[in-house]
Amino acid sequence: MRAFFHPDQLRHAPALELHNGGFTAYAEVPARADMILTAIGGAEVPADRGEAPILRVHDADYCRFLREAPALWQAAGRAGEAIPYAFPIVGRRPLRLDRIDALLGRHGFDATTPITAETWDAAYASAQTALAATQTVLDGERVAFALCRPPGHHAGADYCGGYCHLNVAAIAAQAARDAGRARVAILDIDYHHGNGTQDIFYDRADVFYASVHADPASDYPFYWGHADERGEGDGAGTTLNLPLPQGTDLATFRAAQATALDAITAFAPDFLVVSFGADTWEGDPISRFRLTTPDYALLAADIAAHGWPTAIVMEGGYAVDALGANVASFRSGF
Ligand code: OKS
Ligand code: ZN
Repeated sequence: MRAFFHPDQLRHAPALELHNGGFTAYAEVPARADMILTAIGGAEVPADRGEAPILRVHDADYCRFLREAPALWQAAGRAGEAIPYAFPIVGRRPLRLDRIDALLGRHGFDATTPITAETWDAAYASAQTALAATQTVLDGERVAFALCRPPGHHAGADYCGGYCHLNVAAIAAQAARDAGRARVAILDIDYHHGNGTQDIFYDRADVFYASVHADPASDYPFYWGHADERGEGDGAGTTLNLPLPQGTDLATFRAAQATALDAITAFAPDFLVVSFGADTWEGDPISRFRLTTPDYALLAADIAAHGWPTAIVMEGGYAVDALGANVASFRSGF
C-alpha cells in the first residue's frame, strides 16, 4: 500500500496544552509520525496541489487566521504559543474582530490546541498528504495511506480544536467529489467523535459520515457525537453516530463498525475515506477503549471486504511506542 508523508508536517510542535486545569506536555508530538514511518518503511513525499482544495472545505478568513495568529500573538507582547481563553458561547455574530484573543476564541473551541509559527505550514503539508493518497486511489489504486499529522477530524470549516487545524478527511472527501465521485463516505474509527467532519457535511446528501467513538457523555469533544445527531436538511440521514462506553473491546467495537459499514453499504459510495485513530488501543494514555494490536488487522479486513476505493487518513493515537505496530497492523488488514 502506497503511503504519503511530508517532512514539513513535523514542524508543528507546541510544548504545552491546557488540560485539566494546568499545562501538560502536548500529546500530539512529531515523534508519532516518526514511529509510524519507521514501522511502515517510509513514505512518499506528496506533490503540492496548492491551497484550492483546502479552500473547498475551509473558509479563507480561517486559513488567514491560522497563518497570521502567531504574529498577532507576538505583536500583543506574548511569549510562547497562541492559546485562546474566551469563547463566543452565545452565538457567533459576524463581528469584526481584531484582537488576537477574540480571534482565537472565535476560531477555536478549546484551549488544548495551540497555534505556533509553524502550524500553518505543517497543517498545509498534512492536507497535501491526504490529497496525494486520495489522488492515488482516484487513479486506480485500491487503497492508499496518508500519514497525516497534525490530524484533522475535530477541525470545522472555520475552527480548530482537538489538535486539529485543517480537516484532512473532509479535504480528501471533497477532492474525491470534485474529481467526479458522486457519493463519498467517511468512516471515522478514531476514539473521539469527528465533530469537524460531521459539521462540514451535516447538511449534505452527497457525503455520508459514520463514526464509532467514545460516548460524548464521558469523553471529548462532549458537545457532538450523540446518537440522535443524524444530519439535517438535504443531509438528513447521512450522519450516523455510534457512541460506545469506556472499556469497549474488540467484540463491541467490531459490531458497531459493522453497523456503520451496513449503513455505508446502503448509501452505496463510490469512494471511501477512513479516519483512522489508534487511540482506541488498550494502552492509550488519553483514551479508554481496549483494542489490541492484532485487532486493527481484523477491523481493516472488515472494511476492505467491501471493495470500496479507500483513502486512509491518520487521526489520533498517543501511545507513541505502540503506534507504529498498531498502524502496521491496520494496513496489513487491507
Ligand atoms: C486532552 C483533551 C483533548 C483531547 C483531544 C483529542 C484528540 C484526538 N488535552 N482526537 O481524535 O485524538
Ligand atoms: Zn482521537
